[in-house]
Amino acid sequence: MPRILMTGASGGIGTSLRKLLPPIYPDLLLSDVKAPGDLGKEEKFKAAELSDLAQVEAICEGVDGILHFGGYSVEGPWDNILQSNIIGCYNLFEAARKKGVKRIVFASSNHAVGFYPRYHRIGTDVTARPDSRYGVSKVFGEALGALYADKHGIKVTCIRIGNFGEKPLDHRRLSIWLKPEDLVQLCRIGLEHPAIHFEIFYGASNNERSWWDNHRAFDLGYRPIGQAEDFREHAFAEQKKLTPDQVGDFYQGGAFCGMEFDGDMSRIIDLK
Ligand code: 15L
Repeated sequence: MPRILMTGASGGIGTSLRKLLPPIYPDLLLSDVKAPGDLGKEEKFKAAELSDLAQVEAICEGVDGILHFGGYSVEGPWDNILQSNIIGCYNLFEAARKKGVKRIVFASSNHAVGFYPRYHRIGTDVTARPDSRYGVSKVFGEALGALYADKHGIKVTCIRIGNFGEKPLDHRRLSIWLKPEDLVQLCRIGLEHPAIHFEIFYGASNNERSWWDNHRAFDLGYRPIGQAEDFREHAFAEQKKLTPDQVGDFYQGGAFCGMEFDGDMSRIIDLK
C-alpha cells in the first residue's frame, strides 16, 4: 500500500481531498504549517514549514508519492511567494529526491498562463504567460518538475488547476471549473499511471466553454464528470454582482491580470 503525502492539508483543496482520498489511499500522511482544526483520530498529520528543508525532508521519509498542494495560493507580496512557492517548492522536490520518493503531483495553476486572451484556445505546451508573481512561482514549479523528472527520474505531473470547488463561481469559472472528484481522478493518474514521466494537465472538468486543450489527460484515462453548464444560472447571477474589469475580463487569468496592471491598454483594445 503506497504511502501518500499531501501538503497543504489545511488549505481549501486539502480540506476537500482529506475526505475524498482515504478510501483510495488509506496510508495518507497530511502536512501543513498547522494541523486542520477538525483533524480526526484516524488521520495522520505532521507539521512542516516548506521553507525549511530539514522539516520537508522529515515529512518525505518513507513516502512513495506526494500531492503537493502546499504553498501560497493567490497573488501576494514577493517575500511570501519567495518563501512558500519558490524556496518551499524547491525544498519539496529536493527532499523528495533525497528520500527516494517516486512520484510527485504538483498543484500548478491556470495563472501560469493567465495572460492568454480568452478567445485563444491553448494546449499544455504553450509558452508560459504568468499573470502574477504567484503565476511565475507556478511556472517555476513546473520547471522544477521537468528537471527532477529528466535528471532524477521522479515521475512528475503538474496540474494547472482552474477553479476548484463545488460549483463555478462566475462567468470566467464556467470555463475553468474543477469539480473535486475530477481533481481526484487527475491525482490518481499522476500517482499511478505507468506512462507518466513528466506531464502537464489542465485541472478542469468537462466544461463546454473551456479554453484549454487537455487531450493528454484524456489519453491517460481522464473522464471528468463535472459540467460547469449545469450551474450556468448561478454563475451568471454571481457575475452580475461583480464590477467589470477591462483587463481581467479579457484575459484567461481574470482579476489576477487586472491587479497592479499599468501596461498597454491599447493592446487589449487592438486584440479585441
Ligand atoms: C488559483 O490558482 C487560486 O489558487 C484560486 O484561489 C483561484 O484564484 C483560482 O486560481 C482561479 O483562477 O479562479
